[in-house]
Amino acid sequence: MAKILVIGAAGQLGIELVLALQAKHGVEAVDVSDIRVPSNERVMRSRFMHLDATDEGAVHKVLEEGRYHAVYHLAAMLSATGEKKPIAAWDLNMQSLLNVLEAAKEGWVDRVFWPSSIAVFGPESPKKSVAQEALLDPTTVYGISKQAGEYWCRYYHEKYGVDARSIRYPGLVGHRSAPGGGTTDYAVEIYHAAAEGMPYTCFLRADQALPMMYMDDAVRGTLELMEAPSEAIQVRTSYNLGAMSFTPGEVANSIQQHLPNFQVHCEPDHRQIIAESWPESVDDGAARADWGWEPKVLLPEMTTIMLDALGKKTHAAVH
Ligand code: AKB
Repeated sequence: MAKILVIGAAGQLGIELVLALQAKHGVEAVDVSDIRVPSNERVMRSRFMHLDATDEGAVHKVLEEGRYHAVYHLAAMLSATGEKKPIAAWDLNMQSLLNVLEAAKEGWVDRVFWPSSIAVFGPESPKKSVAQEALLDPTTVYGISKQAGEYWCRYYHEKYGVDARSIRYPGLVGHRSAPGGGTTDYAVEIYHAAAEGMPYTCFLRADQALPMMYMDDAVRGTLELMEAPSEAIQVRTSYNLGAMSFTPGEVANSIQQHLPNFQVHCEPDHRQIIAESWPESVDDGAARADWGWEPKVLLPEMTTIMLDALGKKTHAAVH
């Protein structure tokens, strides 16, 4: 059986990816690891290994023994937390990636997935429909680590033939897991507040547009990229991936179509500066052309799905 490992399985994307991989390949085919135990019981049906991804010896032991077909390496510190702990963010984001790439170079892993982000763009990059090859200008430590990581992935591919693949994710919005430490986290928190019948105080300006994606689209896109034949992957840094672009005001409006009394108030904090440095939307033509990327869910449908799923959870918790 071709085995898969998810490193960073307790995070927002980790939980969702594990659930999708389990559904597709079976619980036995997926191993999961993190420095903390994932809170999701269904994730824990797979074999769990406690793993500090910065520990080279520990990572190499797991990968040499596991001989995985694919490793999804998601462990990272995100943009907002990274600004509070810049050196720790750099150490985690870079060392862990190098540990996995070195293991792949040894031939212990066939395929590596590593997430990049819209955070590789910055004030000097274009703002709208940012091209795949546009100027990268990261201003956060997180963004700098993603830019460097993209070039490390390409370097290992070109020098050693490592099959590393990557996506520049926008903000991800899903109901099965919580984000932590990101600038786009508001777009998940706002739905939780609405479903609980609470007002929401947003840490970004009401008119701050950012690229966003519904989680199921992001997970499907990730699996499609990983299943594509190697020759199709022309971009060995990281693919732009687009779906929608919206502001906090627009999400609030979309929620108010369902819950007219929902209230949002904006008190921008340090995360506003980060958001302002990022693009509003990206051009994902390369992902569409190379491996058939196509987003399916846009804001109105996402709002219906999110409120429905979170409303059921709130209802179940109260009764
Ligand atoms: C963050 O906000 O830091 C992340 C990202 C866009 O990469 N969600």
